[in-house]
Amino acid sequence: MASQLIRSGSKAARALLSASRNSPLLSEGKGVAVAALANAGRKLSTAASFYEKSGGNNTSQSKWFSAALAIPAAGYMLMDKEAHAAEMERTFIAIKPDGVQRGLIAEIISRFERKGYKLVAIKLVVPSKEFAQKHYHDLKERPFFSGLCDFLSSGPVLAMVWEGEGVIKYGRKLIGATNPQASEPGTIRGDLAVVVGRNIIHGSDGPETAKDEIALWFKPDELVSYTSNAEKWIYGVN
Ligand code: DAT
Ligand code: MG
Repeated sequence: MASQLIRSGSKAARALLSASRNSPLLSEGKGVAVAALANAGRKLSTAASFYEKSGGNNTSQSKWFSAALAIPAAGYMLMDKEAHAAEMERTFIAIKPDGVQRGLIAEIISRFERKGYKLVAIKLVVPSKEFAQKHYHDLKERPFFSGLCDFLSSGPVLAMVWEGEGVIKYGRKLIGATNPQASEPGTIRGDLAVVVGRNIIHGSDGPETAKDEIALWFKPDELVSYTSNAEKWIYGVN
């Protein structure tokens, strides 16, 4: 009985969470799931305290109440884990024409993949110069702007979105300093590039840029939300 109740509690939590994840209003959906589970918890605690006050001591009934009280607990645990996955941040990463031409796609993707980040969008495109100017709009006053945009639009670029906890900031760490002469060994630019004009990879530099760049390079339906089987081994709190 107890395990059955817990199982159905978890199932309900899972259903709520997957519904919330599929909702375009992700945070609102999650809020609904939280509220529903919190409500279930409140109702059950009230029932339990009524039972205690009424002096009930029937063993099978006691078991029923402990099992019932475990439902929201199980739900909360599950919800915490799943909501965690649903809240992950995303960053825009692009392998520039030099990285693509040098055959470094697999090498670069493997570094993000091995770290534990999740690929949620990918495509190979040759951007126009106008598109490159949009992408690098914040650098339009710099003397190298035109050359940079010519370069970005000179061949195929592998555009990607990677997802994971802290992926924006840590993605930049994996990439290394802008100028490969200053990038640490072990970073992508440190290991695989020599000069700033051919530093093979782009990564969003903050949450706002990530949001804008993902929207510039991808349509919403090109982003794939899914649960990776590895997630339960990559995330966890002891
Ligand atoms: P990052 O790509 O590390 O975010 P950024 O946004 O300052 O660096 O510049 C975008 C790109 O412009 C960079 O990857 C390479 C090029 N770039 C930057 N500084 C440059 C410079 N001084 N001379 C030539 N190209 C430069
Ligand atoms: Mg930048």
